[in-house]
Amino acid sequence: MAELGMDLNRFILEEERRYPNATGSLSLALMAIESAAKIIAAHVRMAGLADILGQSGNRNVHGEEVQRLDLFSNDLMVRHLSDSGQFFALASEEMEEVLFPEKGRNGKYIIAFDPLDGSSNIDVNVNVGTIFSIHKKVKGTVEDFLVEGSAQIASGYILYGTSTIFVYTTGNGVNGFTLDPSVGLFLLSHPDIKIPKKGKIYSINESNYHNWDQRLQRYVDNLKAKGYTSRYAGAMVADVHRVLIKGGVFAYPADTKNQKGKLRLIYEASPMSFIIEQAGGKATTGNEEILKIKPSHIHEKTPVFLGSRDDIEELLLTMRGEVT
Ligand code: AHM
Ligand code: MG
Repeated sequence: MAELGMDLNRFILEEERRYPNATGSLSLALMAIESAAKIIAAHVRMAGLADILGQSGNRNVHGEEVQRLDLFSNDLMVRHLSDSGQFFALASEEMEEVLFPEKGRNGKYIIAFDPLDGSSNIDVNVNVGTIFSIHKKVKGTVEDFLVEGSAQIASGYILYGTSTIFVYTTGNGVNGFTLDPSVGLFLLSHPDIKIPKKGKIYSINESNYHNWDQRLQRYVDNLKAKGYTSRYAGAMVADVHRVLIKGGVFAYPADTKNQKGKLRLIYEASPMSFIIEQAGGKATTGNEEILKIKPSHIHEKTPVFLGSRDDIEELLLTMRGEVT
């Protein structure tokens, strides 16, 4: 196991050495995300200084146009990832269409990302995060994004919380790196993360209870009867990170108003499911494994249940009507 405190760049390079045929392209791709994340983290820290909170089109004290932090983060990710030359195509929650950057025409990878998830939290000084999912470029068309999540080469998230943490997987387990702001380095703080087999927390927007399927209502009623506690930040990165570390279940289910829930498959559900499964947990729509879904468009939504193995198995039994 890598030593605590190891710098993320060194960790990425050491992982690459395990593959004699690696060209270094994935390392450069991950480092581009890392440097964008550091800049976003610095801006998130400044967000309380009102000008950046302005609506798009507002001007700051220097008379410059200010962007909302989510749009700023998107532009920054696009610039950094494009300039790295490693990505043939980019898909973002903030962009209607896939972007094929000029500098990425020799890129071996494609990336889907949510530049600043949970952005309604910004104005109230609560956690937000960035999520990313990397696949191989195959055809060089939009179709490269419309594949099963199990084909991901890497996925991860950055949580801008009480500290900033970068959590990622390349399919060899999950590692977390905390930003040391005094030196500007992400240092290994959570090596080889394993999600507890069972938890005591459920994280779901319970205000939708009356619009849920009866079986889901029963599942949540049973959790409460068993003494589970409720935690919900309303930012997927924060809520999933808590479940990853402490165990339990995070859910954004379908309901009568939103037949496919709210979360997007390729840049929210799928990368988070890859992390959770690599840490020993499970991720499902309630009917099928999230990592087996083949999306038909880039902004497709999916119901999400993910977390500790035992808790998700209990959910599946309840959804099949085998628990009363
Ligand atoms: P966003 O991508 O527009 O920020 O929305 C996604 C967020 C997730 O982070 C979070 O899990 C969910 O929306 C919360 O939704 P709700 O307010 O309906 O509970
Ligand atoms: Mg989002």
